[in-house]
Order: sequence, then C-alpha cells, then structure tokens
Amino acid sequence: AEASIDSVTASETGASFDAVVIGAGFSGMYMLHRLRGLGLTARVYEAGDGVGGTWYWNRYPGARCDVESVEYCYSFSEELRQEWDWTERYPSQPEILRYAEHVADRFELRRDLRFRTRVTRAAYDEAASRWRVETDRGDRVTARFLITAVGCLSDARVPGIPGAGSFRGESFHTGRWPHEEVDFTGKRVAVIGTGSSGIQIIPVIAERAAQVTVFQRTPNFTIPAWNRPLQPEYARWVKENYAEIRSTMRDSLFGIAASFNTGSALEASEQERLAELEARWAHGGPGFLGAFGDTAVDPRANELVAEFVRDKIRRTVADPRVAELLSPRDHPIGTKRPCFDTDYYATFNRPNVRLVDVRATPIEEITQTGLRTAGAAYEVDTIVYATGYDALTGALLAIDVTGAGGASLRAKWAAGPRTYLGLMTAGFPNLFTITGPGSPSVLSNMFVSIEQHVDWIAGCLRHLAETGAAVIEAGPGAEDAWTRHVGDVAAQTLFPLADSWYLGANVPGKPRVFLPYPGGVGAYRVICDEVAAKGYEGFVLS
Ligand code: N01
Repeated sequence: AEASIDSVTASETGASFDAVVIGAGFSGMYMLHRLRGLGLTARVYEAGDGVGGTWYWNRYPGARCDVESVEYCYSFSEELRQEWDWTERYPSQPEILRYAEHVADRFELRRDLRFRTRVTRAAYDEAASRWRVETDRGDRVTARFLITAVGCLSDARVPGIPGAGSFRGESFHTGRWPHEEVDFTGKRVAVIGTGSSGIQIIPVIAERAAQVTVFQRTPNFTIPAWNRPLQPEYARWVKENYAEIRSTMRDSLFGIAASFNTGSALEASEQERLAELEARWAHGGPGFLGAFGDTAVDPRANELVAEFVRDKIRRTVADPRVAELLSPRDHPIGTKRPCFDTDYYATFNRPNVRLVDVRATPIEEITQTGLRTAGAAYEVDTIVYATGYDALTGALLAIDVTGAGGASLRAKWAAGPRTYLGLMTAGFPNLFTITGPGSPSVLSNMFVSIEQHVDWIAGCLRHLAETGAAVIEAGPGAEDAWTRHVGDVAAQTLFPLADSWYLGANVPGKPRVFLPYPGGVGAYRVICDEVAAKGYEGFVLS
C-alpha cells in the first residue's frame, strides 16, 4: 500500500487546485482518477478517516449491499475487474470496504486525499471565477471546479425523541456505527426502524441478544436475498462477458442485469402470475420487482404483487397477529425502497424477538433505562437507531454553499432541489453534483450512476478545455424544464403514494418533492449524451 500522508497533515492555506472534490467514496475516488487523467490537479476532502463513503460508515452487523457483487463495482478498468474476486453473491460491508481500499491503493489515490476533514463552506468568487473552499480543519483553498461526491444517504438522522439524552445504556445509529465490535451477547436491545438497515440488522442481533424489541412504525416489503458464496464458474463467466453485461446494465432501468418484464400482471392468468412471482422469489433480490411491467404504475397490478408477498409473510410468521403487523398495507410495493433480507420474517418466530407497533402506540419518550410508548415501558440495555437519512439533499445542504452574487444553495432549494440533469444548478457556476437530486442515483445500482456522472463530467471538462471556456453553468430555462420533467415522470408512477424518503417525507419540514429521477438509467444516459453532443445544450458556457 502507498504510504499514507492523510492522517496528520497541516491545514492548507492559499493552495489552489483545478478541482476540489468533496467525499472519498466511490464517486470521489473515480472522479479523482478521471481528473488526473485529464491532467488536472485535485484535492479530495473526506470527513471519514478512510475511503469508502457509505461503506466506511455503515459497519453495523449484517450490513451488505443488495446489488449483486459482480455488478456492484467499477467497470472503468479492465485490470481492476479482472484482478478483483468477490466471495459472495451479495458483498458484505467489510468486503466492499476492502475493495474501496484496494482501489485507493491500486490507483495511488491517497496522495490527493485528506481524511478527517469536512468541507464546511464553499463560496463562488465571481471576479476570479473560482470556488473558495473551507474545511473544519482550517483549510482555505481555491479551485476552478467544485465537485460534490457527498453520497445520497450519508446524512444520518436520529429522530428527536424526548429524553434520548438521558438514556444510560449505549445507543448507535446504523450509519455511524463504531469501528469496534458491539457485543450484543445477553443484552436487551431496542431497534427503532424497519427500513433496509433495520431489516438487515435485526436478524443478526437476534442471534446474540437476550431480547430484541423491534419498534416498527411502517412495515416494509422485503424479498429474500438468498445470499450465498459466489460460484466460481459464475464469477468466471461474468469476467469473460463483462463488457456485454455492463452494457445491458447501462441501458437498463435500474442499472442491474436482472431482466425486467414488460407484460401486465393483470393480463397474465393467475397461474402464470404465480409461476412468474414464485420463480423470481426463489431467485431473490431486486429482480423480483421485474416480474411485470405495470407494478410501478397500476395500483391493481401492484396489489397482486403486494398480496403475493403478504401471503409469504403469513406462511412464514407463526403468530397471525404478528404476520399481519408485518404486512404493509399503507403503500404500494416498490414505492418505498424495497428491502432484501436474510431470514427477516422468520426472525419474528424466535422467542427472544418481539414487535411493537409504534403507529398504534407511538414512542413517547426515552428514559434512563429504556423506551416508553403510549402503551408500555420497555427496559433495554442498547438502542439501535435504524432511522435513516436526510436523503439526497441533506449532505449537500449541510455545507454552506454560496454561488454567484452570494446566493445560498439552501435558500435556492428551500422548496425542493432545482437542478439540470441532477448535475448542475443555475447560479452555481462550475459546481457539479455527482448523483445529485434529479438524477437516477438511489433508484439505481449506484456504481452505474456514479460512473455515468463522472464520465459525463470528465467529458464536459475536456470540452471546456478544448473550447477555451472558463465557466459552465446550468441555464435557468433548462433547469426549470428538467425539474418539471422529474416531477412529471414521478407523477406517472405510484411513487407519490408512499411517505418515503424519496419524497423527503421522513424529515419533518422537508418539502415533499420527488428527489431522484425515475425515468431509468438507460433513458437518462441517452438524454445526458445528447445534451453533450449538442454542445452542452441548456448549459451556458463562457
Ligand atoms: O432508513 P429508512 P434505512 N419513530 O429511512 C423508521 C439504503 N440502504 O437506513 O417508514 C419510529 O429506509 C422509519 O419508519 P417510517 C437503501 O436505499 C441500503 O433503513 O418513516 N420509527 C423506517 O422504518 C435504504 O432505503 C442497504 O414510518 C422511525 C426506518 O426508521 C436507505 O439506505 C442497506 C422514526 C428508517 O428507514 C435507507 O435505509 C441499508 C421514529 N421517530 C440501507 N424515524 C442495502 O443495500 C424513523 N423511523 C442492503
């Protein structure tokens, strides 16, 4: 491994770069690699003490990606893809983190990375056409380009439950998990939240803890992942056919290789429908939702798929009352981020696991020794917050960003983010947002969306160099049209029917705006490529 100069470096004052990148997850690392390829200088600031972003922070037991490992990785380097071997169908957090570290070493990225350094402020200096960037360690640097690679789900949210500060036991948020192992042996553990993180951590804690009490506000649909060791023949086949598989993924809806049918669930006979759903259930993973083409748009078609899952819950969970509590009925399947699990529903058959419906009996306070709901008091040793994130905009707006004329990004986005293609926002010249709001981002395999954005930005920077333009900015008209388009596409789906983090519904006071672009990564890529081919149509270059 390359010698690391990251840990204790003095703060930099007055240094200037072609680009400052915020974040050293998979976006920031690849962006740095591409910037170097363009002959540009760059500094990458990272709040964590290492690379990996999401996978640096999410160290909770059971953390695992639910995109298949052979698809959840970079495609830009033939050597990298040939030399790296995944061990499981779905990669665990430690394995993904090792991959991130391998990439950082392999491409000698570390010399331009600064860890434990959070960007606090970025201001565009119009006279100089440069960004002035400040960090919490006292760095004051400037750059022509500011590129955010801050992640979509990185601003962890702990709800403000009264009394939380008085709790005498330990408490953890899944997305800020300690580096040391947390020992649950013999402990009484409360888990608040039943999204992807809760659904992954609950079965693992239940194996060790004396008792697990799950505080559920909204039940979620979850499909078995059927994780298993990666079969060597399959891994070899993927490597041999990598280019073709990647091209399928890039042209797809969600950036994964699984096939998504276009046929109607309503037109299929009951027998055909059940056969298709059973086959996809047995295969497991995100492909389950690709059984029919109308699940995302037609409530009756959706209900057929939703009821199939509820039936599985009833067949798995012994206590019919618990099975019903676990059965989602308030939102169509797929309108909240679907979950993929290992033994989630079966975990509720364990004698040491109980489910508390906090929709019926809300959590009223946290006491020194546990939680009190409207119905009862629960004594616990440990509280796990699996309560999610201020998604897509939280991490961006945590930075005090001001653009031309000192206008603040927070003010501009007060009623919801406004972007052109999720890549730039008008009034903030030379600021690029990798997987920003208004791009497919979280509705896709992040690697596919990250590589597409970074490649597009790199192409754009090359274009600026070739044409001698100093500044690029989203045109207000193009931004208005794109922002409207994102909302229009979402309105054609069932997504708006769920109180999801896609809509900001999980953060009190956040405007209800559909944040990611739901048109599919394939269609989105075509749009971005056409914009570039037409001389960056809709952008203003000067
Ligand atoms: O967060 P979430 P997450 N009282 O927001 C509940 C990705 N991810 O960390 O639905 C009681 O989904 C909240 O209830 P409700 C993935 O994209 C991927 O689990 O708001 N409950 C909900 O149940 C995922 O979607 C992977 O009613 C409260 C839960 O907390 C995203 O990250 C793994 C509450 C939050 O669920 C976020 O997932 C993990 C309160 N005050 C995450 N506040 C994989 O790839 C919140 N809740 C496998």
